[in-house]
Amino acid sequence: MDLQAYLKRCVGLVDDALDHWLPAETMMPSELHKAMRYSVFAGGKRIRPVLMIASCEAAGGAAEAVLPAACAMEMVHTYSLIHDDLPAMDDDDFRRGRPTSHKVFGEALAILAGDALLTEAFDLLTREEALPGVGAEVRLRLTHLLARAAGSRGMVAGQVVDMDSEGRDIDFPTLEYIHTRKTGALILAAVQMGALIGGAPGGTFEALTDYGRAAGLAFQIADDILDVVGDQELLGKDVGSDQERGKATYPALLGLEEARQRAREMRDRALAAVEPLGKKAEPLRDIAHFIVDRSF
Ligand code: GRG
Repeated sequence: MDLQAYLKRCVGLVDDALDHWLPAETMMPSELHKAMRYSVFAGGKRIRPVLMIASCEAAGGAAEAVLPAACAMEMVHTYSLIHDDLPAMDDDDFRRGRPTSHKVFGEALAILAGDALLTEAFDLLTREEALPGVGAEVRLRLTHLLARAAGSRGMVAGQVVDMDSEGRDIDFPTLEYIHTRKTGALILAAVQMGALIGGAPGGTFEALTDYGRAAGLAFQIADDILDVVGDQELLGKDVGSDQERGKATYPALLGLEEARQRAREMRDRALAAVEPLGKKAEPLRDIAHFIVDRSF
């Protein structure tokens, strides 16, 4: 399979859908909508939407069916990046190769752009015309999956414990607590939402859940490794910042080699989970390799 072509096709579909569903820059208050679009269209990898599409396809569904839900996921992810970059949190100047939202629009508007993206995501997910083929019960489950993954039992919990751990020695279970929530929760939800929209039967949903859990952890370990050995230009953000801030990371706790080994183990776990799904899961398999081997 040509993964680059697959990614390009998915990213094209997602970008068009985002452009369609996000409020236009000309809509009042224009500055807010400009700020929302500035961060969403700053050139992210769209890995969560791509995983949602690939999971839906692995369950027998079509890419087009998940696009609004994939947009909602990317909006929540982008909100988290905008807020994470704020002076009160990581205080970063660059994200996705561009000045961060608060550097361009000021802190108040950056906070509000993040708030609005988070809220618009749920507006989109619960709007009947956005997911025409998806029944109310499934829409409710999708909404719950995204809310649970983003909130104080998911991503926000991971972020809080991560901030709390800065400059402190933490143990391995705490590190896994942080990573499964801060990054893993949205990735798992993306895979599960794709599975639901694709109509996955119980066994397939479980297999995709195992894949999503392992892929989420693999993604974060790779992210930690890239912060040590990655290329600043390719990543579009500063490298070495985790160590500078005394952040809890896999390389810091396990060393680079063991962190790499752990990432490979998680990739293999993800691959094993979707083995029974056959050819339909080929994109998911290639994405698992990409997550671990990527340079950006
Ligand atoms: C502020 C509630 C709140 C949460 C922030 C996502 C997050 C939690 C913080 C981002 C900091 C960070 C570097 C997390 C590690 C992994 C991660 C989520 C990286 C960014 O995701 P990518 O690589 O980014 O998918 P792109 O730009 O490609 O979308």
